[in-house]
Amino acid sequence: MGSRQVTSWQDRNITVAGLGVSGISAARALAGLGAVVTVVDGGDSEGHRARAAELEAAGISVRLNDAETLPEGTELVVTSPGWKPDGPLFLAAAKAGVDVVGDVEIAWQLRETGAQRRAAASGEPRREPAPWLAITGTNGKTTTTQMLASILKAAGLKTAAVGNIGTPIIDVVTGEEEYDVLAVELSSYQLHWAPSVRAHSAAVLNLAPDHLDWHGSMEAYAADKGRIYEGNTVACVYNAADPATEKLVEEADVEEGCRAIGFTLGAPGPSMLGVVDGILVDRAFVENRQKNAQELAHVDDVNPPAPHNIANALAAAALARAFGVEPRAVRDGLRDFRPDAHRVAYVDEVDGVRYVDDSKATNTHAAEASLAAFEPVVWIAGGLAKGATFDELVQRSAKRLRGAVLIGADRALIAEALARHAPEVPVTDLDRTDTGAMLAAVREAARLAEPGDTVLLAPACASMDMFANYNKRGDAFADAVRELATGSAADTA
Ligand code: UMA
Repeated sequence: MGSRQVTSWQDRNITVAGLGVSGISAARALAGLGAVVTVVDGGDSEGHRARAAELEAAGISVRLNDAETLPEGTELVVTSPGWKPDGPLFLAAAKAGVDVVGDVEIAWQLRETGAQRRAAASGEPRREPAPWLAITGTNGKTTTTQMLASILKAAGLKTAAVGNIGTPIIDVVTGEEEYDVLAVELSSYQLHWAPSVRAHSAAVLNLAPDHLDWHGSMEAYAADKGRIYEGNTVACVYNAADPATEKLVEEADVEEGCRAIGFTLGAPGPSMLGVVDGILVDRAFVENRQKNAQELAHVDDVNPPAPHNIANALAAAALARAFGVEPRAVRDGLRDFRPDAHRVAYVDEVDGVRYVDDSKATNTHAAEASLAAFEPVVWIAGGLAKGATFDELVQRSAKRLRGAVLIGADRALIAEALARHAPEVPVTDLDRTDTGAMLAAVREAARLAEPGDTVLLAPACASMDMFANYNKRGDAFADAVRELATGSAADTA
């Protein structure tokens, strides 16, 4: 993989792999700088063809239904993150001695171009490109990035949440808007293809097996995540409860003076942020940290105040504090933050039972974090397991469970884990995948629940066996809860 800084894009022959969000952004930006761009993509759907037509109108060649052959004369491949690194296109590139990088690498390399452009357009002196505060981790990346952006805004800084979160980072780096700092969510895929990115400060929130089919092994996955710390100048933020994240900091090659900053749900030691008596406190960015701690916010300022989300808030606060943000802005930014739908989202209370939608919990790690926030809980789970096993999740969560309702294609795997490790927990196995299945699941959960309990949709599985995506699954849950509430109101009327 190459990390050579490209000094001029004029007439450079670039192949962009992928006609998705990042590929389109890379193709347009590089063509705009004079490169000769060909986009290749294995797809050939109507959507692909429409997008291809738009790019072709801008003078960019597109090859659909062909993700394997390296176009003649390619000097650099810019890949979209989803492409597996051992694919034929990359083997062909390696054979031809052609570098492969990702769109995040290109964004990093285009920061200076963006700064010069904005200066030329505004007539103002050129400003330094905005530093990056970068976030990765198996779970919580998007929420933490949004929290960070909210804190930075509360501090009066001009910022944007970019990267894996959905806004292509090239667009922002080369765009007209001048930013003070960027909150950058990076996936392990993006980090794999971004060798020269050097963040101001970065956080790895947690590390659990995920995307192993792409990376090949847990070691390779961790190594790609660890790249986020390379060359950090101010702080490498790690999760004290997840030693693998601290190890990545120890292994990173950082700038002189860059500090390792931990976050913990317990009382923090020096150089850490943590929680004391319901208060988020900073013992890292304060005078005399051996003795002093700075109050940042109350746990109730975190929305929702579930343990894993308080950890997210601490990580966001650590990055903001590393950037010099005042404590009050941390509190205000956390208060202003509204989580996306389907992420531990409170839906309603019916007959004294709270219903919570965490449809976004598509793997066991996320579901475990979610279950840890409630007790007693009736757990609705199941879907596509993606090769996961459920023993650990069930073992660690068993004591919280009032009951479980299982749906979806791989529900037997969860049923078996429950039978092994929590045989006393009542389980309803719903043998149906039709559109009414979620309502049946919610009704079953309501039957198992007692007043004061929480019914939690935290499937630990992907949704595509029954729903178009996790949003639709969450919507179906919320609809079912509303139907239950209506029925309940009718019963008591
Ligand atoms: N394609 C091929 N061959 C392949 C793989 C893909 O031809 O082997 C083509 C597809 O037909 C499609 C295009 O490539 O036309 C899609 O490329 P992509 O899957 O890399 O997706 P993008 O649309 O460019 O979106 C990517 C991220 N997607 C992935 O990493 C899979 C988006 O993260 C990100 O928001 C976007 O760039 C902007 O940075 C999504 C994601 O699911 C949310 N991320 C994963 C996660 O969070 O777990 C990593």
